[in-house]
Amino acid sequence: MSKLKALIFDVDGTLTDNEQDGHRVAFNRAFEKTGLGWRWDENIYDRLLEVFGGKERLRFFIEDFLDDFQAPQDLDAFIRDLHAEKTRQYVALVEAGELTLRPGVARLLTEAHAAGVQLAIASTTTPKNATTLLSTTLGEESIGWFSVIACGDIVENKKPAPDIYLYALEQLGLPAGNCLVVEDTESGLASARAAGLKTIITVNRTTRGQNFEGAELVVDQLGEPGQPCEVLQGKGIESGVVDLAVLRSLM
Ligand code: XBP
Repeated sequence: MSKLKALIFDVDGTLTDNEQDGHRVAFNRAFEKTGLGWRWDENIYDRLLEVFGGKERLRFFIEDFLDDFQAPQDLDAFIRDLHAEKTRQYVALVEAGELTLRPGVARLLTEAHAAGVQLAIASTTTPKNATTLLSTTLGEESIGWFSVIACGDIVENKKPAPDIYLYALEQLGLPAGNCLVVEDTESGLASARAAGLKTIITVNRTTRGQNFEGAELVVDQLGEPGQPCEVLQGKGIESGVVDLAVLRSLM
């Protein structure tokens, strides 16, 4: 059994259940502010979540969902500028306290930090989104708990490609066998596994029905005392709480 030396966390859907009520709202506020007249409802956004990366998601929408949109000459610049406005809207939404951490996230991060288990972020999202979420929910000093915050365009290929997890491992200076990933989607699982990483999944409304074959454990959430997790795949957890002891037993 390998020693657990680092936990690598996905952000969106894992640290916080924020896609529908966070990113989607920020996209719509950006569309409104720029006068585009677009609006993504929850059903459209569920389909758009097939593509990781906000800029890539905008391009997917323009190319596959719009029939009569006259794309500007420089579509890359248009998407870049629109996404920058979306990020401003998202950061403001997080700073306003509109998002909370999922059950068990603060508990596990705090336990790992206190135990000297390194912490890392590996996310497709924009770096500012991740750091704002941490500082708003856990305090500014929590950003220093993370040895690596690997986000967004730092790598060329986004999830489900393994790039972001390979980059995080390189920055951690650890072999995959000493690390464990916490994710929420089948694409995130594919990305982590392609990097040779063991992975646990905390599902959410959008991802509960996805294929998590190859995950070490699938739960509905990490659990809190008095709010036990439900194990959907993998061995049972007597305490109902995913803590370091449970994670070490998976290594
Ligand atoms: C989820 C994503 C991100 C967010 C939007 O990232 O695919 O693109 O949906 O954030 P992860 P941006 O699950 O890896 O955290 O608009 O900043 O890309």
